Amino acid sequence: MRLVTVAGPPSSGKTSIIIKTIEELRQKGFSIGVVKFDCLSAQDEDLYSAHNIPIKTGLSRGLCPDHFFVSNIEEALRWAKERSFDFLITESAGLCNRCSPHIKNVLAICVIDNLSGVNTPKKIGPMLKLADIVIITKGDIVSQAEREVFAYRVRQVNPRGMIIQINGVTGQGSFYLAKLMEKTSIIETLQGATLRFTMPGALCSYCLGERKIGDDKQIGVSKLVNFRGEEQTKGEEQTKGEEQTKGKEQTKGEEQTKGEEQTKGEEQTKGKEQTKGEEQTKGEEQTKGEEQTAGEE
Ligand SMILES: Nc1nc2c(ncn2[C@@H]2O[C@H](COP(=O)(O)OP(=O)(O)OP(=O)(O)O)[C@@H](O)[C@H]2O)c(=O)[nH]1
Ligand SMILES: [Mg+2]
Repeated sequence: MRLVTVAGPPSSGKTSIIIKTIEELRQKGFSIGVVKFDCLSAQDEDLYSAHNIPIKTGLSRGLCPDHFFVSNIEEALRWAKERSFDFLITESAGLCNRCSPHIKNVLAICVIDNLSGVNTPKKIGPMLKLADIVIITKGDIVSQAEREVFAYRVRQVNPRGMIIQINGVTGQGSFYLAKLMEKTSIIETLQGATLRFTMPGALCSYCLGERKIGDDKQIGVSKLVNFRGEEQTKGEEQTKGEEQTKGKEQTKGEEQTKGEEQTKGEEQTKGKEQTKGEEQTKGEEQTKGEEQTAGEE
């Protein structure tokens, strides 16, 4: 089984290039399944189904979509293995730009479009920065100069990745991408695999469904802007800066999660809104199971 993670901003052309690339791979006799991860809604099932591509959709709803991705990727791989696909391609949107679904030793693709603006590559973060291949779409509706400037901006953010211009409508360029995908190594499991970048580390009352605003509601890991000067953080970990949340401080944060702060959060979950959140999560799990069964049939 070859796994490929495709991520990129909404409407950048992910589904279009995946479909075109699958058409190329199918001509060589490969079978491919797709799992789409999104937050609130995804219309991609219809697009993939129209091309007879097996597709599963996971909606994170009340949860961070990329945390949701990591929690479900191993199961997605199992789904694909059971069907003996040669490839599993995941599509996700990286909605907050801080996340990245890319995994070490798994081919990582970022799709970004020429129309998104020259400053967008800098805003996107690890999803683009740590991709092996960056696909730039919609080159057909900008000038040569714009294509070059945009590609240059992408290169500044990701100096090592391969940049390929693909037309998502005609599929021009997807033949080359299919060839690169073929070369990716086969994996059996993701147990023990490592993400290329940390997920955003936050556990605050709002993560747990709080809706009221106020100092007394700011429980857990939160960050405050000092409007009179430098950016300031609230809470011990964050006082030491964001970088630290990636390492030692994050661990500390995790420990806190298990302790005092979490207890406070849990107490809050007893409120009405939080019950709603919990129900949603349970509902999603059920939906997941039901959808899968339905799809399998
Ligand atoms: N002109 C042009 N349009 C494109 C190109 N690639 C994609 N599109 C169009 O862009 C729109 C969005 O494409 P999708 O492939 O659905 O984008 P996506 O990234 O999968 O979108 P989400 O899954 O909703 O985040 C569609 O109308 C595509 O036809 C391209 O290279 N050129
Ligand atoms: Mg899509």
